[in-house]
Amino acid sequence: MRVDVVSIFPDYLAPLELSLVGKARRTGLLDLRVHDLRDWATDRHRTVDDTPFGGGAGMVMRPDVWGRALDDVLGDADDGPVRLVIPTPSGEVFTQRTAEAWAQDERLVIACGRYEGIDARVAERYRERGVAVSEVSIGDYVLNGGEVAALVVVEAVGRLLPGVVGNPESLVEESHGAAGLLEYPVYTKPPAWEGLEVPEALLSGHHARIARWRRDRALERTAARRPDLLDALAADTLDAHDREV
Ligand code: 6GU
Repeated sequence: MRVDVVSIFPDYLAPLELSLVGKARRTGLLDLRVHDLRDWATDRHRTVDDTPFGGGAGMVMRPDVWGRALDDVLGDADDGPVRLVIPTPSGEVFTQRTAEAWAQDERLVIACGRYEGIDARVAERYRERGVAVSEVSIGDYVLNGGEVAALVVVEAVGRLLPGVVGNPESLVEESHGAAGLLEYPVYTKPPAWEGLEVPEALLSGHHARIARWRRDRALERTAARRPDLLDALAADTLDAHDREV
């Protein structure tokens, strides 16, 4: 997969050289390119923003600068399908389902806005041109710009690419996975630490008992921390025992 990130703070994306995503880049599983939006500014101050029409606080990023940048980075239409991702707190929420869908894409271009955001005509223009444009938020809080969201998107999508996570089984039973539950608590050695014991069921070696214990804890945790996820679970995915937990 190829991912381009355009930002006025390209150094913000430096962590993408580390850990699993960094390794995926070095081994060629992920072709990640970071661009400085100011390279497409034309005045000597390399201006990318201006005051909002209609008034109000803050600055808005200029569509002409973004248009030149995105035309260059998106390339010719016949380079194949590409998704334009615009992180914004007013977007649809980015979830594990979104990451799974985007992991099937050949190319993502992530346009990081700052200030009060990017002139709305930018998304409109590329939609009109047939580009899949996704305006997404990473949660209900406000950040100073799209860069942290770009890090989130690249890590969440990148780890789903074949070969990036060493053991693909670790993608199966995780929070926000297909089961719709948060993950159960996990333990390792030593079996007793600071007077705290690993739950007996996990030491039993009895696979059915371990599976039942884990599902019960996942249900309890989800009910306590994220009742909204339980409500969203189709009623027929809970068995009689689940309902008692
Ligand atoms: Cl994608 N951008 C900004 N600036 N703030 C956010 C966000 C994105 N998602 C949540 N808050």
